[in-house]
Amino acid sequence: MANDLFSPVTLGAIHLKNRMVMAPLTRNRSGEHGVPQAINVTYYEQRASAGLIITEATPISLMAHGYPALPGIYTDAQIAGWKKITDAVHAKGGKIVIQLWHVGRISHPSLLPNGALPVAPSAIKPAGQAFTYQGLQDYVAPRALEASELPAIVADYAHATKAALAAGFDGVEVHAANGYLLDQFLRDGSNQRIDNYGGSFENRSRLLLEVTKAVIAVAGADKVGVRLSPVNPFNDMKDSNPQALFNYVAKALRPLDLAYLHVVEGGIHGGGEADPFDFVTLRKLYQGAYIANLSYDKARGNAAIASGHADAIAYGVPFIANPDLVARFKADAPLNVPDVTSFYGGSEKGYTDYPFLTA
Ligand code: 8OZ
Repeated sequence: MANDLFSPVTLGAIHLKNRMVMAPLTRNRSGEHGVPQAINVTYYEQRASAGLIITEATPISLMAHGYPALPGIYTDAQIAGWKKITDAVHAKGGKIVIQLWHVGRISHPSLLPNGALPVAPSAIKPAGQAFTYQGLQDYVAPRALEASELPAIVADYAHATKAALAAGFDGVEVHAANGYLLDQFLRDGSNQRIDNYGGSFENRSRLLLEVTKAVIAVAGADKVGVRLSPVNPFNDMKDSNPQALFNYVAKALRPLDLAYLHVVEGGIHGGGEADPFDFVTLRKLYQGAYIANLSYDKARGNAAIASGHADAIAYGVPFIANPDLVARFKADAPLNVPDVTSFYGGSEKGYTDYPFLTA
């Protein structure tokens, strides 16, 4: 029988009981100092029937923060907080990887140590406003990183990976999507450097490859995934030739033998119209295990797996509103309606209070 969403699969070293992946979802409900708290344990534990949970994007250092109430993965207290989550998910037979995040220019001095300027490949201010503890505030022009500063950022990713393993995660996902630091280096709308981190595809991919190799050196390639979003315009992103750039990136990642490549196949978060892009070609060039994401439902997810386009499908909003999404898909049961107003920040409401199917 052909594989479908409910067939098991092994991605690198990570065995999934089914192919329904919970996508990374920013929820802004962490405790003080980026320490996960009890409601976060409940939230992830409720969703452990997913084949794999990818955590919310998680800053790797103080300078990597760009929104209120994010968890971190760089202090001992954060490791201890996350350990309660990985233990709870594992006790329910689930798997969980943490998404490693540096926001780059998508931040604000009020969210950074000593009111520092956000950092980025180039001093190009994104259009739009930052979510801060004081409400929405215009983005500022970031400070362009010196090449000599990049090894310390790479080291922060390695440090966060060690922390993630200590916290009991099954692996890590490098967030190189959605207009954050690594994506800012990849796309030329945000990278106008003239050193060997800007210009050619090779140069713009350099930081992503350095980070990914450093993370692999800590965790092993079979526990590392990478997430890309070649044409997502969110966070004021654009590129002059996304197909050629991301075909290059896919081919450059292929020999690293990652656990998986995870691709946002279009635009998300209302950032405007996405450029056209041939994801079938990207996936063929990459060759390795591939997780597809973007408004898939059950039928399209099954079709993508049956055709060989994807090995697994990541569902975002459906997992917010349906902790038991796997059971609902299996039963063709109706889905709960997501409450958009409680996506980012708040309490248990719209977080851990969505009902499960009743028998
Ligand atoms: C929406 C709001 C805040 C963060 C991403 C981490 O798009 C995010 C994010 C999305 O990857």
